[in-house]
Amino acid sequence: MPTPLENWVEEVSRLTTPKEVVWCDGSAREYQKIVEGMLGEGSFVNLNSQTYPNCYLHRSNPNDVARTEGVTFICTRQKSDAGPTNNWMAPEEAKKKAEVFFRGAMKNRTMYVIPYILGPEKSPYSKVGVELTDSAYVVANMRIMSRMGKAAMDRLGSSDDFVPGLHSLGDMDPQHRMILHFPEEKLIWSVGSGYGGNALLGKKCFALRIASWMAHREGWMAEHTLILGLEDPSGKTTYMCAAFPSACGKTNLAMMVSALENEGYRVKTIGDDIAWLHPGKDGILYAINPENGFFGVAPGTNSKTNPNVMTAVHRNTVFTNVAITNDGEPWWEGMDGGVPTNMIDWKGEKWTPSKGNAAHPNSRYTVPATQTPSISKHFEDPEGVPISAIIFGGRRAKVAPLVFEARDWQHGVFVGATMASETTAAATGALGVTRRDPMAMLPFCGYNMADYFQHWLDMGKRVAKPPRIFHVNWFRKGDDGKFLWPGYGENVRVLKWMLERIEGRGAATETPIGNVPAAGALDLKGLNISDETMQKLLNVDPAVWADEHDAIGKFFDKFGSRLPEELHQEHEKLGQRLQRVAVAQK
Ligand code: GTP
Ligand code: SPV
Ligand code: MN
Repeated sequence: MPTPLENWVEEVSRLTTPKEVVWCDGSAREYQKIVEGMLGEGSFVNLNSQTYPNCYLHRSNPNDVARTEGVTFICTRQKSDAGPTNNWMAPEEAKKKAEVFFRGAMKNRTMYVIPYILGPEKSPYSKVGVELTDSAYVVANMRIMSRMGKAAMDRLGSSDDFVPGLHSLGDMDPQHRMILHFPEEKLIWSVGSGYGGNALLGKKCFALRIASWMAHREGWMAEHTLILGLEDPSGKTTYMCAAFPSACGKTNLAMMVSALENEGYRVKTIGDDIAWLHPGKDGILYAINPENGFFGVAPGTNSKTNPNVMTAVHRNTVFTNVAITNDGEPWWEGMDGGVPTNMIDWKGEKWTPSKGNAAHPNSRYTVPATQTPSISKHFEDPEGVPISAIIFGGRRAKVAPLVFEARDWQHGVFVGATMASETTAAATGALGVTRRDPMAMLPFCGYNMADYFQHWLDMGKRVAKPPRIFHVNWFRKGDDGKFLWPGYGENVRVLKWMLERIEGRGAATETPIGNVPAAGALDLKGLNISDETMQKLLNVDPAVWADEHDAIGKFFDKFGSRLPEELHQEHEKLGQRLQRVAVAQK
């Protein structure tokens, strides 16, 4: 009897008609073969084998360099189940449209069967996915990003308990591109893009969109957050998740080299992008990282901003859309040292300064997680790590202070639900436009976001000790347009204050939006920053926040009567607190 997986592979083969089907075992030998094939056809370029052994450069199609939210759909039977923030298409219609692009799409191509586990091999919370793809680049990346091959087949056996994901490059015409999710069937179809989150179906498509749907039903959470451990001088580690939108600092924070090392504060990495959280028997939320590698933003990465990852990417790393120097080394804007002459840019053309960026702003590295020197010894823990804090944050030149703490879980859910951020190069579309991005999940929530807010409220009640909730903004700018806060390794100072709040020690001042550090409560030892700058960073302007309050009301209107009453209450209470301060200031 064929297994459910074999049946599906057969069915897809009939539709896409590949010349051969290769079942991936995840071995080093297989990886070598894939790499050699890609070097042969020119889709991989060898990097300097002395300084970057086993590292390759891939240049994607210039029309395919970031996630495409406009053609990403949640295909539930009822439109209302996808909600007002998702693109929706009826399942039948979506399949009919996409089938045209899939039919015969793998003619003369190889179809790879990629079984993979999301989460540690021995974790009860891990899940199996299988991706069928005609892209060797996807195979190479999935081998780094997930536990791929034999281990996944062993876990799956002949069961049907896996999330199928069908992917084809199609004809790469952007008009023929569709990223489809069928949450009711736990099925993913993606065609017409070979890039990152559009094509590595274990990442955003499964680990967030489909998983968030499953989590809602099964009583857990799938979130766009890093997971880090903050070690204190006594050796105790406190674990935190941080949800920032794409290209807003998760990887950098998760791997940070702490500016307070000599005081004994260190950061350990569990994850840099996604967390699956489950309530433990002790009333604490536990987090695992479903991924096994980092697909990180290259520009801005250097030995000051992220020394750990700079060490990590010197071997076994795939680079996508970076530039390459004369010496065969990868290069991107914001790397250490000067700008090399004689570079080939991300499009494969000779670079001159007049051409602008040599690397694409959303160029990336794919690197095994265990290669970062900061990796936590609990990275593979089957039960995950206990979470004491959830941090929301975004990129806001104005409005949001460096840090504030929510009053309680319900207020914290309101803070997450109303966060906003300026758009980045991680998705196609206009840059630097402020948009509401609840819990950094706007592009990744696989169901109605109003129900998702309710799920957050419910989860807080399901655990006796819910995490404390904070909001940060590393990106506030002064009138000169420059960042006010130095960021990166200095961010540990903010984490330290959070730790002190969790332990009941840190001093705070109440504001209408939440608690900010009291004067002197942030450890600024050794940092050259003026009191005036700190005041600007922590300032909560009631007039500006009154506008924010109005904008939040408009945003909430989108959800109609499905929005939880608790969030209306929090909105109202915020309005009252702002009013009181405004009156007092008159
Ligand atoms: P995704 O992988 O898209 O989800 O992004 P991410 O949230 O992991 O963002 P990442 O850490 O890769 O940072 C994105 C960009 O923000 C990079 O160019 C960083 O250099 C920059 N960045 C990160 N942290 C800071 C910070 O503390 N301050 C400033 N000014 N920039 C930062
Ligand atoms: C993001 O955009 O949030 C990423 C990169 O982490 S991608 O895999 O393309 O989604
Ligand atoms: Mn991300």
